[in-house]
Amino acid sequence: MKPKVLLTRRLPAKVVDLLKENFELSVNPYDRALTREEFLSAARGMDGLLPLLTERIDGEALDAAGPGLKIVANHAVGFNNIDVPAATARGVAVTNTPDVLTDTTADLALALMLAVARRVPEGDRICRGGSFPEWNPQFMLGADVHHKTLGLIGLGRVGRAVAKRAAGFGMKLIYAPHGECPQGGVDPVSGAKCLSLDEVLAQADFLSLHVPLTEETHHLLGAAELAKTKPSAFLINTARGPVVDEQALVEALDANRLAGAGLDVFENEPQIHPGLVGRDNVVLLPHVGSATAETRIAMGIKAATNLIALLIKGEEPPDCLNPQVLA
Ligand code: 8YV
Repeated sequence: MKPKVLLTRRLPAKVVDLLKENFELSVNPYDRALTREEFLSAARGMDGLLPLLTERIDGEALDAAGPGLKIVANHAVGFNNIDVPAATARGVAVTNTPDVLTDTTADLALALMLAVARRVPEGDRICRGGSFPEWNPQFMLGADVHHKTLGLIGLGRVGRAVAKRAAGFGMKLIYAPHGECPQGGVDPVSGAKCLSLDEVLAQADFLSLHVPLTEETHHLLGAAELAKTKPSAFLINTARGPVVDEQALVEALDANRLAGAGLDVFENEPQIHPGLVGRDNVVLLPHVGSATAETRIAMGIKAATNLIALLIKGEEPPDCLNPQVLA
């Protein structure tokens, strides 16, 4: 008998076919997230779960699946929706989807930087609204991106991929590490200079967030931190919404302590703070960092590969976050 796997959202056919070849697959029949009750009931008796960031995988969910559950293969690189210690305590492996979305997410961070600094969505709205005035040398002046200072907060896979792109724009690279600075004070991969968070906040023209969401990084940028930025600085967030205190961000924007923000993630998705909507100096996207056709297939294949490794081949999944459960 094939192992039972629950897929909580419809994924590309290529991914579903691979899952069906290997597993007795249950798929959420609706084109929406399952309610908590529907999810808990669908999880019952599964050997593996393939959830998305919309499903909270905590002790209750793991217990609802039952003692047969062996693996939770998250369809995301971020895994703040999963209580990994609770899974480890129950002997359940947890995997994520690193690497395949690195470049795609980095592309979007650059898109947000350019969009907010050069006022791209605002210009588009003006053109569509039929209010393109005659050409005027003082009209819609934005800020340069090239040769400015990019302050990366966190420098993992995506942060480095953003740094690589920014280097092509001649940007000066500085970063605040999620941990210690390397010996010599310079990241050997990107060449970015390692500084304290306060120094990065004070020096950056563009701040881009690349830390995971943990208890430690929750509201990493609050009122006190946002008071330290240059008033001409732009904040870019393609990481997780709650890393920024959204209320404090709105207040900083209201007080002109920041020039603008490019945000792909929000504190209470899918809700967006009303103080952000309707501002021309803020570009908003609906959490689409990894949303390309190619990358969504690659993420699904990666999650499926993790499930196949453990449930079919009896091997350690390539992206296991708690390999101690397999020891
Ligand atoms: C996904 C993401 O779209 O991978 C992540 O951490 O935030 C996005 O790439 C999303 O999490 C899919 O579940």
